[in-house]
Amino acid sequence: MATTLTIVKPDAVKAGNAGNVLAFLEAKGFQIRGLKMIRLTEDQAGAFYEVHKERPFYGDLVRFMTSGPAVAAALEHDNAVPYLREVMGATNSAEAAEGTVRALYGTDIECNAIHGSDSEENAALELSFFFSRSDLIAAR
Ligand code: FUP
Repeated sequence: MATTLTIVKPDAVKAGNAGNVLAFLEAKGFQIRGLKMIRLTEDQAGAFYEVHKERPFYGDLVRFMTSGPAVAAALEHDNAVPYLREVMGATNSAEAAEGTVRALYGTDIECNAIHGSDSEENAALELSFFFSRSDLIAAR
């Protein structure tokens, strides 16, 4: 079993879909091992998306991610990282495949409802951003 990090982003939380997104992920077989309501500061969002620092959308992305509460969750599944990416759908919600989280709950390329780690290495790094080892509860 592997663990990855998801964030239900401010747009989905604001729309009242935090529970729906988590329920959808559970229905897809993910076990929730850690769960936390978060409100990112500018410094935290900036650090989280450091990799995109030079990109033109970085400022807007940080503004969006700090615009309201979000929900961070540690999700366990076989091949959790690539499987969550599949379940999330394409970055641009308008282009995401039917039945993916972004198609169901996102709006566009910025308000896309969900974050998911894009590699094992980043999953470990991003999980440690929000959860200490003792926060993660064995599912079974
Ligand atoms: P993803 O891994 O699918 O979340 O996408 P990226 O890591 O490429 O981008 C991270 C976030 O930056 C996206 F979720 C939304 C935002 N973004 C934009 O706002 N505009 C872009 O052109 C690309 C990404």
